[in-house]
Amino acid sequence: MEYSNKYLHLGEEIDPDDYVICKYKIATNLEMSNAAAAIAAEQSTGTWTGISTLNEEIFELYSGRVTAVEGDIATIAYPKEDFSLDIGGIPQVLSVISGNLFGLDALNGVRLEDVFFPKSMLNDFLGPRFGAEGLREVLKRPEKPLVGTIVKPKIGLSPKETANYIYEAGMGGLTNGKDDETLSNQKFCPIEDRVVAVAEAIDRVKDESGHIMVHAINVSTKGHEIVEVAERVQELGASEIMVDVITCGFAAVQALREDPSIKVPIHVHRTMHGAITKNKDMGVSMNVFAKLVRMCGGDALHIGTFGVGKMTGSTTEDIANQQACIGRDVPYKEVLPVCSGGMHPGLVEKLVEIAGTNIQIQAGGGVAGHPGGVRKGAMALSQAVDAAYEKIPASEYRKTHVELDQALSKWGSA
Ligand code: CAP
Ligand code: MG
Repeated sequence: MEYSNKYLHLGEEIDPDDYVICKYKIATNLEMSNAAAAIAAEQSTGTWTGISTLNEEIFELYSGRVTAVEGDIATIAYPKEDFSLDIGGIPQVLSVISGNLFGLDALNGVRLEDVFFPKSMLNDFLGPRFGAEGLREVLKRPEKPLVGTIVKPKIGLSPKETANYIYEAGMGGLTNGKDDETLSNQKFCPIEDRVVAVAEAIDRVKDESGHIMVHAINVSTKGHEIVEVAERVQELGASEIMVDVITCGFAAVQALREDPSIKVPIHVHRTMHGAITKNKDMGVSMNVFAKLVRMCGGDALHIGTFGVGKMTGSTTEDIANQQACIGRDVPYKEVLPVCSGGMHPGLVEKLVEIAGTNIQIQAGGGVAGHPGGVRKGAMALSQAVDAAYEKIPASEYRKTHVELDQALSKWGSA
């Protein structure tokens, strides 16, 4: 690559208010600095050969700068002028910081590990409307972890059966319910009928027990229709909406957040993220995605179970995801971190030990799989959360809480 060396500014101090700074982990047979320069070139002003149209002025103003190479990590700073947030937005940002570079033949592997945006760019986004605090206010649950379920089976239940599940879950003490990611508007469970039935169930829980609950309806759909679908379900009584950020795109989250007619919290699911985040040598880290979700305005986001549940994820990684949700380095409200995937009452103590209490703990199988049914499953999960919050070992709490005892007998403890 003819221009490569010109992209190297190793050791140069740059102003974080003027650049988007990216950390890439690179595997290559090239010299690391050359590989990093190839990325900086491809993602800003260069290509595989010198070009007559690139003059010094353009080069100086808009070129990505490789400012550090430490082991297999390269730091590349892109001038903020390279980005277009009015027309372009996150799709354009992603095509700069995580675009063509993954396909470069000279790189065996490359992973975008982290990104830092200048304040002026952060200020162009609203961040969450409710966030962790707002959700807690809605649910009148200021401190304890929120405790939720995903209606299982993923597909197949009718609106009435779904609503009954949610009623039982609410009566068992859960604060949150949600559609599963593959449930949309199939014939067996039309979305409008589901919304109405679930809203009635939630009202019934409130009337009968005083307990407040929300349920996230999956509005993931075509880009040009998502706001309309969200408006419709909101009008019919949805208390929260859910969007799949990888399949719909970050712009979908932003569209829902920025549309003045959408007034309910946005639960952000991340189905398909594993295709991009799971390989440690290739792709984009979940931490980066979490930062973008927070910018775009998700109120709650799946971040993993800190290594205790069924999905891949380690403590270190999920702590980074959690920080992206709640860290104080950006001008937004906190996103509520959601820990989901293979959770059950026996894992709650360990999870809370690692992740603390500012989380939403969610179980589908770990509620519906309880030997006593959904209500008892919900009670067992709530009891496990109460015990962890009160710092009472589950092994003690089970002695006085039969539903928890049954759950621990079925699933064991971490
Ligand atoms: C959990 C879940 C969620 C996962 C997604 C599922 O169900 O509904 O989609 O949590 O993973 O379909 O697996 P269970 P992540 O409680 O029955 O496992 O949160 O890591 O994105
Ligand atoms: Mg699911």
